[in-house]
Amino acid sequence: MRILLATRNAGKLDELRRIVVKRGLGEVRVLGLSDVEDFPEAPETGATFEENAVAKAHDAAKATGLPAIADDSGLSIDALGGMPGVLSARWSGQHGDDEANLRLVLGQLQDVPDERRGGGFVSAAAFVVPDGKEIVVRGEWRGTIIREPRGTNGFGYDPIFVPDGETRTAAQLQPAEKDAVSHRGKALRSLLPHLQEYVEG
Ligand code: ITT
Repeated sequence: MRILLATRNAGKLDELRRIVVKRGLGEVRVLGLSDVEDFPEAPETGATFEENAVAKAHDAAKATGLPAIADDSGLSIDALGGMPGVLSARWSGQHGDDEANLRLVLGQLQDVPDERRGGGFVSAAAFVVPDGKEIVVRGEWRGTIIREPRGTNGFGYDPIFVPDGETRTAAQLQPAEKDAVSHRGKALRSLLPHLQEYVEG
């Protein structure tokens, strides 16, 4: 059986693949979007992470005929009223330009004191089977936005995010450490039993 991880974001794909493969689902072959014929990317127009995740998984399942997992995620910062949120990938106007997005956030938080720099990552993960079931779950990861990037692991806003209870940024955690506590790790782990049920038929 083949299951598609429907993302064009390389950092996200690594994490999804690690978490799903770790589960050891028997004969399942996990594919990324680059393993299937390309199809046009639908615009992300939903107001919520859940809406976007379901829409992405649906599009991928419909285009490929494969069961698909999609993640819609982002960083919601308290002092910015929850922004960038669903706009995290394109906050600077350039979709997927992690450095520009991160620099813009740091600039916007320049005058915000340390005690008001809280925020959290959110991941909505959807599993959609062509003409079949549809499940969406959510994981969250709270922390603080620091003033200067640190670390080279991970992707996106990881270098400016220090999770609660940590002194290191998410980009200074080892990949397995991040997976164990991250928004994506939490969301995926609540999705995996549904995947297993589907695989075992
Ligand atoms: P796909 O839609 O193809 O999956 P995307 O990058 O456009 O890729 P999203 O719209 O869900 O995906 O945007 C997610 C953005 O949120 C991502 O580009 C990062 O800027 C940020 N983000 C999400 N999870 C993150 C994480 O674990 N660490 C750091 N930044 C993260």
